[in-house]
Amino acid sequence: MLVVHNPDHALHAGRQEMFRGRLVPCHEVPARLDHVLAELRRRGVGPLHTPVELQPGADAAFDEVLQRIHAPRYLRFLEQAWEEWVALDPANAELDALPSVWPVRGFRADVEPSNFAARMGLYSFDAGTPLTAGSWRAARTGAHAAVLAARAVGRGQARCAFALSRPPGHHAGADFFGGYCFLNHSALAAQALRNLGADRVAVLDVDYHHGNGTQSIFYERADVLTVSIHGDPRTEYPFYLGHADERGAGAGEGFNLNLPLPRGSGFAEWRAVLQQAIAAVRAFGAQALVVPLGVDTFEGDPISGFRLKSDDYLRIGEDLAALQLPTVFAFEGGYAVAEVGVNVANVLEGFGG
Ligand code: OKP
Ligand code: ZN
Repeated sequence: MLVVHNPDHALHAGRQEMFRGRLVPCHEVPARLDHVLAELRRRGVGPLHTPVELQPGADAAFDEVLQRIHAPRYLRFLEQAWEEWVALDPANAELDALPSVWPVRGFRADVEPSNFAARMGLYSFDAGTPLTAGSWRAARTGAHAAVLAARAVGRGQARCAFALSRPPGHHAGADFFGGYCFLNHSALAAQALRNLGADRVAVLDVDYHHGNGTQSIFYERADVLTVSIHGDPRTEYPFYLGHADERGAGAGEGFNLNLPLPRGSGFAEWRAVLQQAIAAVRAFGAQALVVPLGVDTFEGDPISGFRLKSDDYLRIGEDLAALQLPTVFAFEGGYAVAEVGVNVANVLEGFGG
């Protein structure tokens, strides 16, 4: 199991997220990744690869994948956001940037305002995702790690790879951030695999939350199947997407599968649905697999509602390995910080990379 780790991840360290009328400490903290890395090292999972700092333009194929998945104007926004935030008021340098106004139904989303707060709302969908001085650099290196992991798998240098990055990715769309995510690692990995010749790539998202960003990016495409097992969006974040009747559109019709489960579900129910997801990946004839790997399905997770136990993650890895596909895992959620390393490492160990 090749592990590609994001050395810049700690440059993104949000202070607070908006929750029920209060600013509360962020759940998505650097220590999460440190715990995973420590546990992988302890078990000797590897080799471990650390991408070197990217000079702009140094990896043209990476920039091409980035621009295929994300809108150029969104990428420019992210790159410049911190500078613009501080330009509003020098005192902002001590604060996280959070959006507070959004273009909902009936507003114009095709006009890019010059006002920074308005642009921040245009490119986001919640107030739970602080943008900080180092967010762009962390997100960009993290995205590079995902593409490097996919490249190794796509070129046959590794049968499976784990992109160990944060901030996470699966809520980020072509031109929006939210749900702690800025750049969509799994979408970038899937596109990189496509570019290296895999005709059909499946994304099987096992995070507690629906992978709305990945779904929306590939919704009208037949070459990437998106499948997500998650808490029912009637009650669970991200609420406005992830329902079972969303099956894809246009050329992509039939190539999106949502498998929502009620809050409170345990591993028996979850695993039965995983078998459905695996059957769909098989029926699609996938040549490569991408797994947005969130372990916020854990019983001890502070913001989620499933009841998986640490040993269950070994079974998830085993079940996924039965697909016998070249596989890229990408680290997503998991907010029970002390257990996140064991749970992620169990999936990878069960997979047997
Ligand atoms: C990101 B990933 C909790 C409210 C929920 C957003 C959750 C984002 C989860 N105070 N906030 O899918 O793990
Ligand atoms: Zn999640």
